[in-house]
Amino acid sequence: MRPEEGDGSSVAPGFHTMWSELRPVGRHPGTGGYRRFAWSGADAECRAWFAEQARRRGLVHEVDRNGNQWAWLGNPAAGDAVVTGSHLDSVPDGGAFDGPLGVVSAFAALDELRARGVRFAKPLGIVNFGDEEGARFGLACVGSRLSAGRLTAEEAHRLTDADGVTLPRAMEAAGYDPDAIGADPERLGRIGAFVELHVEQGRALDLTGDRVGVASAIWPHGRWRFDFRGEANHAGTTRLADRRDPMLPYAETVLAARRNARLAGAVATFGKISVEPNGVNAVPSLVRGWLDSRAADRAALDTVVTGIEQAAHEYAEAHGIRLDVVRESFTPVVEFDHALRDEIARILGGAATGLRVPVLGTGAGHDAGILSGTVPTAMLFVRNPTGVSHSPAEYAAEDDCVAGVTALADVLEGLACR
Ligand code: HGY
Ligand code: MN
Ligand code: MN
Repeated sequence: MRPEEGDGSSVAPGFHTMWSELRPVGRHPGTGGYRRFAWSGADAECRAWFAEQARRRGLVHEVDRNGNQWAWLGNPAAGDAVVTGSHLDSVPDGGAFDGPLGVVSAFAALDELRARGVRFAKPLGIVNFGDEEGARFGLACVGSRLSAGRLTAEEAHRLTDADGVTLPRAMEAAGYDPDAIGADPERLGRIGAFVELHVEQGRALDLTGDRVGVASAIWPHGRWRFDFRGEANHAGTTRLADRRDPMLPYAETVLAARRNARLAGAVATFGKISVEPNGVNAVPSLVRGWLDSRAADRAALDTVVTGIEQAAHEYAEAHGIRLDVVRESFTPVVEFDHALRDEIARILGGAATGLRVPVLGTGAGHDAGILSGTVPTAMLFVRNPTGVSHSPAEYAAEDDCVAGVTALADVLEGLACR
């Protein structure tokens, strides 16, 4: 049944129930944004919600060595499992859909398949990957990177949040064993296909008028920390000529980042900054700025970031400031599995009608991207009418969400059922 066909009447109630239960968890009353950070209390509530959904459906719930949650129908040891899901954590004051839409839709799609009376020929898994946003420790997709062997336990143990709490201490405080983390090839080896449904973080589907699309690729992207070190001093008594103010080269670098990105057709954002001592009446001693940059290909991204770094060093030198640049996170370009992508487009397009399904690239990173080198992966996008994401204003219409569930159910039926 194609998303345009299904009226979703059997999907909507269950979707709505889950959405209503999850919606208040970690939501800030003042901003309406979500603060579901790795190993926090809100994260624990999200995990409890996931376990409860699995229990209600008679699924086998397990938490792997890296804290990722799995809910199984059938025995995953049989192999060639079809897995769907996403993440439940958020960026600071993020929206309701980025991540949770994929997890809620996964359970709702299973409910729909059971309502259709399908017979599963393969194990079906639903996953919640931990710490996808990297909001607390600065590295994106920690849960899936660890499992895929793209982050070592030693590297993960060095991750520290803004309060100096290390990832191991945070895991322990949440009741998890940080010494168990590491690659999990056996678990990933059981997966024949991973399909992540996600709210679109852009307006491509809104512009084409489609409810659901299929992902083609993820732009290469990364995060770099720029440390501008100057000299603390009195804001009221220090002559301008006598200052070594790190805020100046930082400000010039922000403008250079925008210029370089625009010229390369890329994106660059300084969205996070920390200032020491951070006093209104004090010239800072240290300004730390985090750059997020992404481009359609690696060469363009390297050009943009190299250009920004060179400009930053020139500005720093001109102001007598020391600059250190550290790459904190990097994800190479992801080309999703072509055979799986095309199979999904065929399932959703309806071979009989040849109805096309939009295939679109994205600049947003996802767990599906991290797994793509290890497991055949694909993504479905659900229309986001404004394209806004990583904001409390993020939104998707319920009938588009229901169409997404119907599409996911069609795909899972095509991949996992007789
Ligand atoms: O940053 C990203 O693209 C994703 O939301 N983690
Ligand atoms: Mn996100
Ligand atoms: Mn996401």
